[in-house]
Amino acid sequence: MKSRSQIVPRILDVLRRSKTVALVSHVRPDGDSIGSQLALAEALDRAGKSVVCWNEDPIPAKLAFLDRRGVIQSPCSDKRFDCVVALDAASLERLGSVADRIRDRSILINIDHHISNTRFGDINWISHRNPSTGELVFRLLKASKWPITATMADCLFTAVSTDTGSFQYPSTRPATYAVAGELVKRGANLATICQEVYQSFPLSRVRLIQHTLNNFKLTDHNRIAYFWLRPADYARARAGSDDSEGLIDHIRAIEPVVVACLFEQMKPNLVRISMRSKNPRVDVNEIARQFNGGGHPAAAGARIAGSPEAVQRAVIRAIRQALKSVPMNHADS
Ligand SMILES: [Mn+2]
Repeated sequence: MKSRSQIVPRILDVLRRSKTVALVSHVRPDGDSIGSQLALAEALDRAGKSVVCWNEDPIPAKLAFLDRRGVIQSPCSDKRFDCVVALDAASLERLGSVADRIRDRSILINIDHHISNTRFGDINWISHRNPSTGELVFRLLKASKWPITATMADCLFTAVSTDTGSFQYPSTRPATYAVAGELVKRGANLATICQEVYQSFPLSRVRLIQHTLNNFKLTDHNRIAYFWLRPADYARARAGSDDSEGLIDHIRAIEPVVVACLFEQMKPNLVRISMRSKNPRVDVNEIARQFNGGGHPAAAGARIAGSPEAVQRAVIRAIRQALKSVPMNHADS
């Protein structure tokens, strides 16, 4: 096994030798995936590489301020790369249709922080104690001695901030604050980032929040909260899929709730679930794994085939089983 002190120089060595590089990430991109891609893209571009950033889904509106040049694109065919870097993607499947477009490459580098990562790369840098991929990219760039510009600092600060829930999740470590501090020193614009990422909800998103608060259900003595999003709910709110990002936090925040779950109907017989746990004894990554999904102990998801009723029954049963290890607070029962 390669130790961490060897893996970073090895990755840098491959990047330095490569002329054409593709940076790819997961479906339904978030602040961590987009920020990591754009920061590394700028560094490689400045180092004279030919770089593309490919994602299956477009950049969420609230992150568009990071990509004024339109670097993030949907994949096209018939391109070959010296090197492909997958960022923040726990598995090849998480890349969606992009996975089919990057077959013609010399080497695949996998940089990620998901404990469920399948180590699908030729070189795998998986650091699951790290709260964001953005922090890993920052370490890589520092080791490279390539300059970290103010625009790169904006991207990496957004990555670190969003994947730690603004430095609130218990995954946040002293080193995370140190990285954030260094990024501010290098010119990250906190006012713009906070305004764009956290304080600019489109009306469509507010209508989805309204739907969530009107329709969430409680069970297991108020320890499980869940809600459904169906195509009709999106249509009524005139919302797109990126408007639902973080909706689950509104019901996770309810005091007696230990596990929050979002059920999203993708197709008549395909449901996407997203779970959050507030208690370290309840590992939602383990629950997601039962349904061939994954993520982190406190935040995980899966895509499950089956009727909505059957999926809901199976998932709630699995959560209830996991909650058996948590003593009941009598005030809530
Ligand atoms: Mn991440």
